[in-house]
Amino acid sequence: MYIKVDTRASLSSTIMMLFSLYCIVAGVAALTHQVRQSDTCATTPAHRAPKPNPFKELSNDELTEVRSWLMDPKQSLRLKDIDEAGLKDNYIDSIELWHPSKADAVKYLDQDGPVPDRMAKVHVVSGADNPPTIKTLLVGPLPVSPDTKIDNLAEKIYHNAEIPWNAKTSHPGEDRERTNVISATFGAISDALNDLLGLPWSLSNYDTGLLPNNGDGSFRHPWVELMFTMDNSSMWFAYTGFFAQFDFSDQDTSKWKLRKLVYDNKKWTSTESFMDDYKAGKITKSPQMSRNDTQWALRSVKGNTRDLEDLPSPITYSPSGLRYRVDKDERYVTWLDWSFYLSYSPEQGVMLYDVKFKGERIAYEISLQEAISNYGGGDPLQAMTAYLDRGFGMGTGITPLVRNYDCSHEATYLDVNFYDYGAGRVKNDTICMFERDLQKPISRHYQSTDAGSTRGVAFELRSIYTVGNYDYLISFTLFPEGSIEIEVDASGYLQTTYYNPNGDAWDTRVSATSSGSIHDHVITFKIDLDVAGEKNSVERRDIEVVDSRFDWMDDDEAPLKQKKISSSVLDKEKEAVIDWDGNSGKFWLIGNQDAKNSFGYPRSYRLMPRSVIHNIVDGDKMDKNAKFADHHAFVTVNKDNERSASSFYNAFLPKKPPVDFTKFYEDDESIKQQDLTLWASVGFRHVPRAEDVPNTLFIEAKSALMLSPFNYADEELSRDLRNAYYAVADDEGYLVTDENGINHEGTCSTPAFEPLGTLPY
Ligand SMILES: [Cu+2]
Repeated sequence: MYIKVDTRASLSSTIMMLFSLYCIVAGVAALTHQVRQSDTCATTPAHRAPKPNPFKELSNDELTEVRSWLMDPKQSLRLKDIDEAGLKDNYIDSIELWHPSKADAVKYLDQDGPVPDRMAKVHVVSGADNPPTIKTLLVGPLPVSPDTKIDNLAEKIYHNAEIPWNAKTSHPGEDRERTNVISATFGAISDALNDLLGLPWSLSNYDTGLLPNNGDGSFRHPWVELMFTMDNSSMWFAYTGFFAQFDFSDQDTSKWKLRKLVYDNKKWTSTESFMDDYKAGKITKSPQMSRNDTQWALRSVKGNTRDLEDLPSPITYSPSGLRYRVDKDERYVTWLDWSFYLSYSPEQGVMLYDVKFKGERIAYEISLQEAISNYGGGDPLQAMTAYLDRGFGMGTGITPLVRNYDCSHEATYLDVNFYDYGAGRVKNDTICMFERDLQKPISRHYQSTDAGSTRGVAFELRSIYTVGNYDYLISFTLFPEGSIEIEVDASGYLQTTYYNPNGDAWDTRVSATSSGSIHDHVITFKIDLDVAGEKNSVERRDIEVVDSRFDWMDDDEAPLKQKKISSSVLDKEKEAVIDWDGNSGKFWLIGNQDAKNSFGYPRSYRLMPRSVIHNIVDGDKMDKNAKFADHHAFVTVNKDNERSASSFYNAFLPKKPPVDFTKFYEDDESIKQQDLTLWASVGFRHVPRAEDVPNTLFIEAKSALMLSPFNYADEELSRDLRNAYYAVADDEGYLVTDENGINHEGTCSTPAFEPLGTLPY
């Protein structure tokens, strides 16, 4: 993730060159990308959403219209084009949909209320203000009309509404200035770099991605570790162990300066003192990565073919056509009595709205809030790394999904579009969805009198976000009995650093010159559950071992040791700060206490985590900006001004974030029979190992949360599925099966597997 600053902000010209290269490749790819198969069996049946999607992201036309309207001098924002803006200018940093309030959306969806207004959230960096600042504006309604106006959204949704200018991401005007300072610094010690690292300083020899370090926004002191410029993914191992910290705080670039150089665990506060020590022979040279032999670091086939592995691997396909429907225009999906609308945010990625099962809303919204990774290490890069990926454009990091490999063979793909440096940009094939075979029954029983088994299937909606080095696969999976699962898996490259011989307390050596450091991934979701209605409560079940005595026991019998359940409905928000019990001694339900099933239990969903961690370290680098990750889950009263646990600028203001999540529950409101939001994290503690090279594995680095019906109904909810057999013994004792009239032979051939050719980027 280290370099991802540059993907958005192009901090160094060398990295820009790298990305220019990608763009050239992408251009060729667009011409030669294979046409997708037209097999009708892999096409979803035609379908219309019941209503136009009020959550659909802003179209490129809408983005252009908002930009033009804001740039008009009549709005008095004095905006310059981002490419031309200097440090003392104002420019638009981002534009995206501001989703309608839940109240408006529900009125529209459920009660024939009016179509909610289309609104835009806009970040404007105002370098021309005194003091310079960053504004979060609400612009609308759209399309532009005499009613369109600009409101201060920051005051409504942030706890610290004044966002300091130092929290901004970079832009071309700043990149140019910064490159000058970085070049002057390393240029002054070029001879020493040539001797110590093997190459003299130049923008083509070294990459200099920045690690932000802003505290409360009163300063801007990023760290740099020099990396050799590589022409492929081996760049993620090309760290040199040579660090610098700069002061880029002031709008006046003549005040920008070097704060520190660090090499071989020593520090210097000027290039002169560094050169003095170098010339005096006081600096020990460390061996560097071979830049010629990098195959070990790259994805490619290596080794002999395993027995029968020259044959294609198994696939899932639907023998008589797809069993889900997609309205691609309105981004509305149905599958086996489930339905939902899709949305996409360049900050937060794919979002689900109005998730219904058998006609009843289970969740109003399910969306990513933030993805943190918090490192520990012995050098400035690893010790100072604490990312909040939303600020690095997690949503815009969504990458094209590679057919036949990243999703099921017959998956349906959707595109996303977002505002990118002054214009709308489309990324194709970035959301996939498919029904998949679980390869095991949902349920089953077999005995001599009767038997049965129901085929296991699930519907998965998937995207992969590549944030610099890492690839996060995020799946929302629906099951036919009413469960929803949110899973995050990680692959891609480790953030490594230069190998430190004394670094075993933090690091694992993974190559001749690099090591990976311990870090936590915690990925937080908003799950606005509406189980059996909008008013819900949280119920905790505690399981303890007790000594029991009963009247049917003899007097001389010892008390019976056994488990016992107690139940409590939680009263206030602070009680619903949840850490899962490692041995399932406690579990939590969210449901409607006023809506009971036939046996008198509140209709509920159970929260079922699978291998989850939470953040355990806060301090200067990650503090008030990631409090949503300090526990496994929280339940708070749903509020329109508490829409998101984080914000774009939380990443760059650890000490004074725009959104301070503790404020969501600090007022300790009643959570009994209220409209509630569950903020739940998944994640894993990543101790790197040799097998993380070249890439971390999705199948191992994974975590999930499942939400399942718990007394929600009177019986389990897959009994209406026909893809099941039921058997009853006849007079002679043979189990005679009934397969419910399903023709498993099917009418479609297996999906075509066309060569991929070149890939889009
Ligand atoms: Cu990791």
